[in-house]
Amino acid sequence: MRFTSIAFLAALVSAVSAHFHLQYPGPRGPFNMENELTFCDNYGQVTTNRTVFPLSNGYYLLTSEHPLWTLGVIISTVPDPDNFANFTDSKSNYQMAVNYFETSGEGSFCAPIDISAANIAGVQDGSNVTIQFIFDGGDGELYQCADLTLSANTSGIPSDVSCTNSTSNAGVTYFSSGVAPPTISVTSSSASATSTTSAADAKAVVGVSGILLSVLGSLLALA
Ligand SMILES: [Cu+2]
Repeated sequence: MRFTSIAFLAALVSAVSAHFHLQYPGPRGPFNMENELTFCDNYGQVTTNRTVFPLSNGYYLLTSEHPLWTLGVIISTVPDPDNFANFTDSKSNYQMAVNYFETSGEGSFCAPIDISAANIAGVQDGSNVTIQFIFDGGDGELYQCADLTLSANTSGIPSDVSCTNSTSNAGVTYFSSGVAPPTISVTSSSASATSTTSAADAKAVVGVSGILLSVLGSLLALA
């Protein structure tokens, strides 16, 4: 009985911590679950540990902890991008390195990314760019960033990175280019970046944590 309860509790905990983790290219800093609702997982400053990344024919790897999710990747050519406007073009449209798509499945997800094919102004061999992954698995939009130096002399993914897809991943459905992507409501700098959506989700997470604590309390009382 007690083991069953502990297993149940562990399942609850993993459900509460469900988000996504960018594995490759490496994100700006260690994964911080609470901060993932804010710009670049709240790593507002550019890093010096840029990944030399293929200008064409690259791959990215992430792990999803949500069963059904939407992903898009935006790109900035600003040397030190610290807000969402830095990822837009002269017409204030987001510069998409990967158009929004929906797929399902928890676990690893590895897919091709061809940055040069996006035809973004200023993107060429040797460019320093930042890409930001925007993931929505139903508990708010989540953000992680990677600082890159693009190279025409490399392709694929490093041999020490396992580019695998979990078997539960179903097909990928890209949204047609005419369809508006999920709303990105955060426009301020990372220091003060919050949106009404994010704030609401943060409260929801706190609420679930509260429920968890009371469940834990009940279990301890039973023990
Ligand atoms: Cu989540």
